[in-house]
Amino acid sequence: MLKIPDRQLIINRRQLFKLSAFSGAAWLLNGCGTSLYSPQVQRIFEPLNQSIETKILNPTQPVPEFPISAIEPNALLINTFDQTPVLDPATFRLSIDGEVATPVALSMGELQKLPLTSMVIRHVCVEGWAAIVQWGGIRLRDLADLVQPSPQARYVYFQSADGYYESWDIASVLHPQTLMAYQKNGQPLAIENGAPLRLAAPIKLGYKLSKWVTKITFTSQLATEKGYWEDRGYEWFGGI
Ligand SMILES: Nc1nc2c(c(=O)[nH]1)N[C@H]1C(S)=C(S)[C@@H](COP(=O)(O)O)O[C@H]1N2
Ligand SMILES: [Mo]
Repeated sequence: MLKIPDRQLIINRRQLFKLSAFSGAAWLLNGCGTSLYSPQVQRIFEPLNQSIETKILNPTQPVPEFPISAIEPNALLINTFDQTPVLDPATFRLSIDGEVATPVALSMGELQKLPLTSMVIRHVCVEGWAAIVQWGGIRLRDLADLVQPSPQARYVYFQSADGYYESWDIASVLHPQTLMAYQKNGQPLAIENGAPLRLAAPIKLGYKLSKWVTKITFTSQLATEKGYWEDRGYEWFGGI
């Protein structure tokens, strides 16, 4: 067990790292690898920066949601690093494995029998755009309940059909607003947005929100490879 002073120290270090990542030089790199800095980007992100401290100190605190009327139907830009993979929802299986008591491979039919959660949140891409979107899907914590991760599992890997990969801290995975989404703005998720299943959460930047997720792996250790963009220089925690 961590004592309170230790935990405080970790939080403060992470907080410092994040605050420095969100100011100055970090903005010379945009969300998808090229160099693009503009005063607009800085302006868009300033209000979000102010809330970072609060959210790190309360990592499981729910993020306020928007009303349905705030949805910006055309603001979510497609951002895909390579080809769009085409997955057949009829044969699709989501594998959940690693350090768990009961690994599973679930069909879309089985997944859609689990409780459906809907939320209207802001998606933020570090390339300098944001969009208020409604996502519908299954809470990751409900999926964790199904497979029973070992108490040692502190990280989760997400493998995608286009070769994208991500790793998250387990607290963020178990956050009540972290979903495997199969609906966007009340409609079935479009293939470009990650169908049949993608990550959605108001606590992470766009590059953490993997599309076309096929495998979720619980683990006690992070590998050298941490995420597609992280392995190319982006910050790992990627919180908002
Ligand atoms: N598999 C996969 N997931 C991905 C990406 C990707 O290229 N491949 N791009 C990420 C980035 S940078 C962003 S901003 C969002 C964009 O989601 P959208 O295309 O649905 O708007 O997806 C994220 N998830
Ligand atoms: Mo992004």
